[in-house]
Amino acid sequence: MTKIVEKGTMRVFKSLVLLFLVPVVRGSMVQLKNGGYEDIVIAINPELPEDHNIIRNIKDMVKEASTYLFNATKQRFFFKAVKIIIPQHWLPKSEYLSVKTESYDKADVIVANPYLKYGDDPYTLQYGGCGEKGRYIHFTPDFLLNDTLYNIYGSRGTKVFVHEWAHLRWGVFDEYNNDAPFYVSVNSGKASVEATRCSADITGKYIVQSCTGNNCMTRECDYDQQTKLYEAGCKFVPEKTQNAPASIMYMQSLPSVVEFCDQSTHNEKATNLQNKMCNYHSTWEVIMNSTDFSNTSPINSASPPFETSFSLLQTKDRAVCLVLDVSGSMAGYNRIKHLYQAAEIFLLQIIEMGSWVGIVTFESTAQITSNLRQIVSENVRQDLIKYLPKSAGGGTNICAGVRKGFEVIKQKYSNLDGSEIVLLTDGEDSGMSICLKEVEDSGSIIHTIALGPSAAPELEQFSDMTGGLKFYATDTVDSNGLQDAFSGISSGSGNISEQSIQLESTAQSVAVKQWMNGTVTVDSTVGKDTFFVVTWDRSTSPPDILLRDPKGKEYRTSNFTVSDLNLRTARLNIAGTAEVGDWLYWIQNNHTVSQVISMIVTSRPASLAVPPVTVKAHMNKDTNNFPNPMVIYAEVSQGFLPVLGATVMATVEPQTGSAVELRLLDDGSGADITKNDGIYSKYFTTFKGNGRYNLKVHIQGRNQTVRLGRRQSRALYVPGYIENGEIKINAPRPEVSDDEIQAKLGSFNRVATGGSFVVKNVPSGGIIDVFPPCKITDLEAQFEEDKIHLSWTAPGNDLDEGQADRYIIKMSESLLDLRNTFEDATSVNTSSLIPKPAGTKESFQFKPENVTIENGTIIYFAIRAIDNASLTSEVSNVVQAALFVPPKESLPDTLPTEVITKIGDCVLLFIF
Ligand SMILES: [Ca+2]
Ligand SMILES: [Ca+2]
Repeated sequence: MTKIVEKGTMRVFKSLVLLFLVPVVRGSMVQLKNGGYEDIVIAINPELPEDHNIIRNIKDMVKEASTYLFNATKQRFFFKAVKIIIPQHWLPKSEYLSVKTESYDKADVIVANPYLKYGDDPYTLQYGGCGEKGRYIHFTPDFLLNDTLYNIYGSRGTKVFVHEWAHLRWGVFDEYNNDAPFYVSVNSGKASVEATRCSADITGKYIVQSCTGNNCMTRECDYDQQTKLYEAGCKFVPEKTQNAPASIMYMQSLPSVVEFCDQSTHNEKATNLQNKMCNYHSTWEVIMNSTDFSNTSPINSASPPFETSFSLLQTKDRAVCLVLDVSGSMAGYNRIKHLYQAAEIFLLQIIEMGSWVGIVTFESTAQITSNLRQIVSENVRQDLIKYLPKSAGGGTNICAGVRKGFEVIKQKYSNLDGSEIVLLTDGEDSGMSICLKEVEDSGSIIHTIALGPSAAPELEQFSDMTGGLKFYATDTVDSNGLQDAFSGISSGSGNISEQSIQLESTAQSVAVKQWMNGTVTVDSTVGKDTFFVVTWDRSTSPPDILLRDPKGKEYRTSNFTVSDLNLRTARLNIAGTAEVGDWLYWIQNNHTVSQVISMIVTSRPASLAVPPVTVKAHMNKDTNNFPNPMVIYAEVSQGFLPVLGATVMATVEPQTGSAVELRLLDDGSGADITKNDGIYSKYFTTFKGNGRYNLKVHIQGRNQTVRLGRRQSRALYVPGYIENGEIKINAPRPEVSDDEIQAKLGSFNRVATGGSFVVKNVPSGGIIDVFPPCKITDLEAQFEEDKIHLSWTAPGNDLDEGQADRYIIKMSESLLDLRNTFEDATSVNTSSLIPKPAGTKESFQFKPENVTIENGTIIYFAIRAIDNASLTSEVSNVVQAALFVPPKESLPDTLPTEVITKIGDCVLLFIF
C-alpha cells in the first residue's frame, strides 16, 4: 500500500521536474510572433569608440542569419526585428531613437572588448539546465570587424549567430568538448578512438602539429599510453567537403553544415555537454520541446516572410525619480527612519555622477518634494537628502505617486523613454490596476521595493512590464533589507567604471556594552568614493566606533558625520583612494539596552583601466510553485573573466520565519553545471511558506583566488581543414600565458542583492519530504586492472542538501538502455556503499561479475540515489569504462614528414 503511494509521489515529482525546466525569460524582452523573433536587443558597450562598421556588420550578420535559421529550423523561425543600443558618447544622429525600457544590462547580445586580450571566441553565457535560456551572447568588436576570422568560426551570420542563438534561446549545449576531445567507440567488435563530435559521420584526420618559429611539422596523432586516447595536442581536422549536414552545435563553420543533429544523426556516445546536460538527446529534440516550437507552426515559404528590420536606439543621461510611500503605516516599525537611511545611501553613495534625480512622496495624494536635479557635485547630493521624508500619515495611492514621478521626469525630457522610477511602498492599494496600462506604455522603467508583509501583491507587475528590478525588505532590522535594495539600483548602462559597488552590508543585535567587530577588505580594483556607514536603531547618540585602515590609521566616532536630526546614521567618506587591504572595525553599543548595529561599505572602481570584481546574484525564476525546487546563482567576475575560489554565502529571507543561509559552490555538481566557471550555484528547497522572499549574497575571496579565462558555450575554434587532400591548419588560437589568466586577485569582499521572488502553493502545516536527491552529473568510470573504479559527487537527501540513504548502480553494454530502462539493467552490488554528505567526493571500486574484460570491452554505468523517504534521483550521466589497447604500430608511416610554410593567418601544408 505504502509503496504505491510512494510511486505516485515519484511520478508527480517527475512531471514537476519537467515543469521546472520550462525556460524563464530574465531580462530579455524578446517576443516570438508567427515565427518571427522581435525586440531582440543588441547593445554596444559604452566604452567602445564610435565605429559605424560595427552597426553595419551587426545588420549584415542578423539578416544573413535569419535565412539560415529559417532553413535550419525547417522553415519555422526567423529574425524579424532587432534593436541596437548605441553608446551615449557616439555623435547623435537624427535616425537614432531614444532607449525606452531596453538597457545594456538586459540585452540579449552585447558587443564588448574582451578583458585581458584572450581571443575573440563568441560565446553565450549559459548556466541553467537543458532547455533553459542563456543570459547573453558576447561578441567582441574584432569578431564583428575582422573578416579573416571567417576561416575559423565560419561566416558570422550564416553560422555563428545561429549557433549562439540556439544556446541563448533554447538552452542547447556544445557538441564538441575541448576537455574531453576523444572517446573510445566499438563498431562491429572493433574498437577505435573517435573525436567528440556530432554527427559521427563528419570525416577528418587526427593531426598533431609542432612548430619551431614559422616552420611547422604535422603528423598523425599517436596514442597516449596513459589515457589510451590520442596524445595531448592532437586535433581532429575535418575534410572541408563533407556530406554530413549536421551539426550547427558542433562545427558550424563547415560548408555542408546546415542542420542541428536530430534523433537520427545524433551521436549519443560523444562526451560533450549536450549529452550530459540533455540526457543524451539531440539538440533538435530539445528545440522541438521548447515553448517557441509548440507556439509556432512551419511557414509555407522558401525564405523568411520578412527581412529583418533594425531600429537604432541611443542611451541618454540617467534620470531617476524616487517615489516614496509616506502613508500612515510607514510610521510603524520605524519604517520611515529606515527609508530615510536607505534613500540617503542611494543619493549620497549609489547614484552616478551626471545623473538626474527627483523626489516624490505619496499617501492619498502625491507631492513633488524635489524637482529633477543633476548630480554635478557633492553639494547637490547633500541638498537632495534634505527633501527625503521624515514623517508619515494618510492613505495609499500608488498610481498618484507614479504619475507624479512621471511629471518630475518630464521637467527635463519631453517623454519618459529610458527614465527610471524607484517605487517604494508598504501598503495595499486596490486601485493600482487603474494605471497598469499607463505604466506599461510609459517608456519608463519601474523598480519596485516592497516593504513589510502587506505591500500590494500586484507591485511586481510594474517591474515585470517595464523590465525594472524587484526588491523586498522585511522589517527585520538586522537584515539591512532596505539599504541593500537601494544599493542594488545602479545604472544598467554597462558603464561599470561609474558604478557604486557594495563591499559589505552586515548587521547584528549587540547587547549592552558589547562589541560588533569585523573586517572589510578593500581590493585594488575599487577604492574611489569609499563610504563606511554605521547605523543603529535605538539610541539617540552613535555607538563608539573605531575603524583602522591597513596602514594603521585610525578613525573614531568623531571622524564620522552624524546627522543632527537623530536619523541614526554615522557616515565616513574616505578621501582619495582607500588603502588596499583589511580595514578592521570595532563598534561598541554604549546604549542602556541592546540594539541592532549595522555596517555598510560601498566604493567605486579605482581606475578606468582595470574592471572591478562584480557579482550578479539571482534565482532561476521570479515566481515558483511549490514543490518545484529553485536554484540560486551568483556570477562572480572581473570584466568577463570568472573569479574562482571565492567563498559565496547566500541568505534567503522569507516573509515570515527566519532566514536560511546556504553556501553556493562552483564544483560542477548538483545545481552547478560547470566547474570553475565563476558561476556559483545551489538548489533552494527550504521554503518557509508563501509570499515574497529576498536574496542576498556575501562573497569573500582570500589570497588563493585566481582569475581564469574561457567560457563554455562558445563557437568552435576550428583547428584547420583538409581540402583536396591538403591539410590547411589555422593559426593556433591565441593562448594567453598562465600569468595573465591566473593572476592573483588578492583578497576582496562583496555583497550583492539578488532581488525578490514569490513562492506559491506551499501547504500550511508541516511539510513532508518531497525532494529527492539531485541528479548526479559528474559520474566517472575507469578500469583498474580487472576492477572498475567509479567516482562522483554525493547528492543530498533534498537535492544537494543533507545526505542520501543509498545508491543504485547499474551497468549495461548499451548507453541508451541505461537511460531508457535503468531498472532493467544489471545491478552492481552496492550493499557496502553508504552515501556521504552532499558535496563530498565518493569513490567505489568493484569487480564486475560475468563480464570478460578484453580489448574493446566497453561497459556503461549510471547511478541513482535514494533518500530516507524512498524518493529517487533522476538517472545520472552515463559513463563508459573502456578497455582499449592501442595498436602497437600506432605511428603509421603512410603520412610522411611535412614542411609547412606560414602564409598570413593560414598555414599551408605541402606533402612531399
Ligand atoms: Ca559553476
Ligand atoms: Ca528528500
